Amino acid sequence: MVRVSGPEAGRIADRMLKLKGNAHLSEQKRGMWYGTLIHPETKSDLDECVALWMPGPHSYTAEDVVEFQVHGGLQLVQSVLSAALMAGARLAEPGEFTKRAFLNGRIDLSQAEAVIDLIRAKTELASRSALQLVKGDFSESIRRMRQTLIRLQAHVEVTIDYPEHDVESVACARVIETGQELLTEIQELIRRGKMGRVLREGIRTVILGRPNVGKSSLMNALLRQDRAIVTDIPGTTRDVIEEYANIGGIPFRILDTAGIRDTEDIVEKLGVERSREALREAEFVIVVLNSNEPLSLEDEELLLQTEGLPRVIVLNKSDLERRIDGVEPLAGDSAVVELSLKAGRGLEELEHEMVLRATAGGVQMDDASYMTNARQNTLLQGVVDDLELAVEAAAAGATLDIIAVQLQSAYAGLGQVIGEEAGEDLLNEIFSNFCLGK
Ligand SMILES: Nc1nc2c(ncn2[C@@H]2O[C@H](COP(=O)(O)OP(=O)(O)OP(=O)(O)O)[C@@H](O)[C@H]2O)c(=O)[nH]1
Ligand SMILES: [Mg+2]
Repeated sequence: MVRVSGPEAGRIADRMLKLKGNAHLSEQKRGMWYGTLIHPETKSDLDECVALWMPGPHSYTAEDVVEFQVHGGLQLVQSVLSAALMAGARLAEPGEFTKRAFLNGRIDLSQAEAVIDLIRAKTELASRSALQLVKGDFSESIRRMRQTLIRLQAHVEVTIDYPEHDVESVACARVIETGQELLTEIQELIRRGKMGRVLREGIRTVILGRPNVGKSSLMNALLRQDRAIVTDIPGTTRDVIEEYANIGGIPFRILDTAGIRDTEDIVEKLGVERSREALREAEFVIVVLNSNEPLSLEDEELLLQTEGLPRVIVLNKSDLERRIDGVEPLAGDSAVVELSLKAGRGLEELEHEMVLRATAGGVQMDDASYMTNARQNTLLQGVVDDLELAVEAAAAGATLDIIAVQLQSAYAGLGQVIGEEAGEDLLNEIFSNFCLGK
């Protein structure tokens, strides 16, 4: 599909699209039209085509839009593109269609950002979340909170300007009450927003353990695909291997690492170093131990190093005789799962624990509907700070002027979340994240 948007879209289509009876698309009603695409200069046929004609404002960008649906194939699409360029169009910047939809007021900034998330979503849950945002539920609740704030602000200002209108203590009480309600609501948005990031980017999950305990076998089992090389030679994996796995609807970014041990082998040494680096950036850890061998010093060390991180401890090779013990005292409150990748036992339990622990109690479906991104979370955090100051000031009986300044700042912060006060730089930054044609 080749898409053209803007006031010239109809005339550009007229130069490159031959309709029945030499009709002009730009003079037609909104709808689907069949015709032949031609080269604007040589007039030679390029392809048959179904053109979708959507005069503004009822289109994605709210401008006149034509979409040419052609047979596809790189060469063909290229020639349709160059025909459009010759007929007066220019190439779109990444995200420009969505940017125009924003600039023309059809969607707000958080909806535009959600389009990126929708395109990039890696699981069904993530795409469902993004779609909720595109539809504007999130923006709606931000707008509602702004309304509440502006009414509160008005009350405070009136009390400042006309002291006879109301007593200060009444205004202060209202700031405290409404402020706390808003704080609760925003903090909930932030909590859900963090879950949203997890849904979008995946939980960085590092599989760690001594050589030959079955890390790569576990990676393959989680992916249900033979991704990493498995052999009975200790030191098989020498580099970090990374892959997405969708586990219970949650995206995990799984990293298989080189088995950790002291070694003289230069390549393996570098691999072990990378394993340690991966651990530093881990959000979740699976420590794999061989249940067929006694707990070694290296095992203990790994358990200590990963303490405090969300983790699951796996006792693999449980099909063999059990020789390991002393794990529980070192496990803290981490789950310990007995696994046999060979016999195919324990994987379900492991996956269950991963979802439970990585999301601290599991993701609720309605969490998904308020997924926010880092930019929005930072702004929301700023709004929380402002409101807290306002509530504290009101509780301490500070003058209303000080409170008014905080409320004003909170109001502006909420506005930025939905792009009411967005500058050019911010817009460029956001829309450059899109791919072409969106
Ligand atoms: N008996 C038994 N053998 C297993 C099990 N899981 C893996 N193995 C075997 O253990 C050996 C090592 O498996 P890998 O997955 O390569 O181990 P690794 O931890 O990735 O090893 P390095 O990459 O060398 O650190 C292979 O021969 C596997 O077939 C299991 O549950 N039971
Ligand atoms: Mg390996």
